[in-house]
Amino acid sequence: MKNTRQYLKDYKKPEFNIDQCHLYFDLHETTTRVHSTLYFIKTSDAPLVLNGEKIQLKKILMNGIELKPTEYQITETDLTILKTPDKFTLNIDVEINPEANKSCEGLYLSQGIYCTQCEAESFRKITYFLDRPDVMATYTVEIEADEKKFPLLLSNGDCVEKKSLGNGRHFAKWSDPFKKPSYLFALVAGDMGVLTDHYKTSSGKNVKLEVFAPHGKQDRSLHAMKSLKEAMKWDEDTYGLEYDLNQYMIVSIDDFNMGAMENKGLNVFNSKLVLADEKSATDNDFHQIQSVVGHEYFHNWSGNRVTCRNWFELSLKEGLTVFRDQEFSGDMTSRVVQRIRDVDMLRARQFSEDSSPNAHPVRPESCLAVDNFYTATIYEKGAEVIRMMQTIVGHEGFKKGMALYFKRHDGQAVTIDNYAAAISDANTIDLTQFKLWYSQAGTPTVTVTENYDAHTHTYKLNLKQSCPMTQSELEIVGFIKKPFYIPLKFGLIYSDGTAIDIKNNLLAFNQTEQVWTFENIKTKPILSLNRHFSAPIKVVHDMDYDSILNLIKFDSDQFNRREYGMKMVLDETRRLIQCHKDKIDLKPNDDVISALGYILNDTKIDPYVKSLMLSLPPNRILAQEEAVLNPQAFTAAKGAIIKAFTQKFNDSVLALYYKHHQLNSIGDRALKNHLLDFMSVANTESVSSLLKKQYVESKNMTDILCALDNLCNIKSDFTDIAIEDFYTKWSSDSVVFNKWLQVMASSVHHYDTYARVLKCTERTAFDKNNPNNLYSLHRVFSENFLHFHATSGLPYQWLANEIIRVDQFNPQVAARLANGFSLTNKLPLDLNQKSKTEIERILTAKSLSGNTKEILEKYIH
Ligand code: HT7
Ligand code: ZN
Repeated sequence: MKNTRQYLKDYKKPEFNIDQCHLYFDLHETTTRVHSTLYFIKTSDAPLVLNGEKIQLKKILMNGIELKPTEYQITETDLTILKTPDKFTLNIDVEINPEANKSCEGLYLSQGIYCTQCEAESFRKITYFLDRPDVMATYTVEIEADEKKFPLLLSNGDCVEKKSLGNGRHFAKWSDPFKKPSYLFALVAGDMGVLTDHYKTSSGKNVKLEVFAPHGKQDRSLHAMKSLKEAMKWDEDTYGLEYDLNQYMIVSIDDFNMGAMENKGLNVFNSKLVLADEKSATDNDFHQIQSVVGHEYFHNWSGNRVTCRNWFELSLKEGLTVFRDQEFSGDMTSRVVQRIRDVDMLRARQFSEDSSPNAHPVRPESCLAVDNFYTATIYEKGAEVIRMMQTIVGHEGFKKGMALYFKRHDGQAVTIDNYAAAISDANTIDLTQFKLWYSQAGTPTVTVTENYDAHTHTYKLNLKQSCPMTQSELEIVGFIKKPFYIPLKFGLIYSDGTAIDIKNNLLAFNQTEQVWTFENIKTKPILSLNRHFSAPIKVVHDMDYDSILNLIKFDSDQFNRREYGMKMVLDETRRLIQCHKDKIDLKPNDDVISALGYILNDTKIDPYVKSLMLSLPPNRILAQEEAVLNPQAFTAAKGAIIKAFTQKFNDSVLALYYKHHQLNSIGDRALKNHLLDFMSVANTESVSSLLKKQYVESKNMTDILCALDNLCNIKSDFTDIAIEDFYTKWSSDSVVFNKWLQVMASSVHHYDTYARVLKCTERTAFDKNNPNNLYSLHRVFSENFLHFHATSGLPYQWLANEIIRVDQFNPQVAARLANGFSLTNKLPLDLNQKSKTEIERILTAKSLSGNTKEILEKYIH
């Protein structure tokens, strides 16, 4: 890994292209040989510089003649050949050690299965190559391995040959007819069970579908398979996009740094995103699997057939594909629930990023480690930017733009500008100002002022936008921030709930300040702004309680009914946080509690939506507005609201709990378990026995996990029994064991969660090198504000030690754990010093990776 900064502005076309790539893998655990035959075409006079890291060159031939060591140079990161003809072939022979590779990048072994992960720049850890997305080649892959240990030999494309080699080894050949960049290469070899199915495309092609999972767990892949078929159909129906190969494979792997990977025809998935049945997976898991299976499938067009020119353009494929998976999930489940959950996630993760030293634009200008690009800004905000384009040009216009994009750029590596040009050309619309969303970071704030003239029946709406420069923008000489083009869906209603008929419900807000005038408005209207969250902004709007309540009751936009409810609760939580800081009694406003009661008892609201309408702001959202973090105040403020609500509506809460426990659909479970959370925080009289009963009697993981989670947050004799019972039942199941770790790490009301976390690392089931275990324990604990930011500072020391340890073998995971220090600049002085001391200690660790360095340096300056 080079520790030098790269810049978007320095992009240069490749000096050589690779037309064809033939690979031969002779698989052995510690000494795998990779033979490549690469066909090059020269496009300039520059020397050939191939990327290659942590591989041992055995032989290199040009046009069949072995090169002498004087004819090339090798460094830790590349191989340079000074003189080359215009067209030539290279045969390269390298050796790698998959068993020693614990980074989950390149070729590695996970539980006895050979597996690859090449995005972003890890193909170079398999062989020497032009490892950049704008070098696209066709691949054939030959694999040989031990026949017994590795009966499955898989790669991209279609299997064209399979045979035994007679010496205990066997062989398979794969051919992928589509040109692809090296990051989409994949190889899997192992002994796994398979679930097989078929899908007939709209043009009549029969595609074989296979999901590979550990033997005996094939049934747990049924939901992933179903989701795959739904995704294939959805993309045909929505965008007319069909699958192109004869085979589509998904492989479930336990050691994986991210969620999943869209390798052409051979997706590799983190096992938690494949394996699910009612007993072992929650409703959330099922939902996530559907969404990620869809996401990786949709990449086949948005990412694989049309890919990115370079990694600064990552959002071209990721933002667009997240948008596509969000729409898919919305269509498969409930559009309003999907939108609420997506926006909650955006606010918690991406808005936090935007308000942190790690704020960056959707198309970043520079980076140290490409792996650090896989952020909420690139993914989730990128998706919002695509959504805004759809809002501006309309659904049909957007589909026309998508069709033009794929027609123009099929088989190419392109840019965000190319994408925007397709949308703009298909709709004859100028998107120049709109594209500032890609180059300017930060979350804009829109401030609302209104004026109603009862004599002229005129309503004036005044909007101002602002977005302060982020840390990195301040460092760019001459950078001037310009107003964004913000598409705002809105509505006006009268106080009796009647909607006011307005010709155009979309405001094109593209100046620093703008005024809109509406005539013939009979009485003072109530504004419902940013309906369906049409733009990723913060709205500041001083509203009276009655107006908010009217929106909660009557807004035709279901998303905004919840949004205004949240606004009311958020404002109240903030007021109570201030009371806590000022050492004033925390007395929740009775109007707010009554409004929550109104929602609780409204029988017309869908139970899932109701559970979301009754939710309280997560700490990550509260922290954004705080100069100095005070987790005790957050917990106390939310606790006060929940207690007041649960006390006042005790009977309804309990009755609804029982009612929805009986009904038992996904929505019923969401609401029932949400009420159980409330009763646990309020520590109601019956909650301890309710939790015990639910834990013991429930047959589904959703209910069991919710009960366990809450048992870890109250005082009950049953808590330790349940913890041990769950561990005994599930510790040998890697996917479920992670859930147990998460519960242990997130416990808020336990007196010493930190000690409990340390104990978890001593359990036999805990694998201190497994990414999922580290995310579930370490990462989740660092988000447990109350306990991670303990005054002792000991958790900081522990996390720092762990980051240093993990960075030695898996820099990607270490860098993600380093985000635990992201709130350093908001900590009170004493903790701020302690956190900085630990960051500095990590930064001086021997041979620290560029990944971890880049993240931590931002948090210390
Ligand atoms: N495109 C995939 C990204 C990914 C990845 C990146 C870096 C290191 C490991 C990785 N595993 C997967 C996932 C996706 O967005 O679909
Ligand atoms: Zn993706």
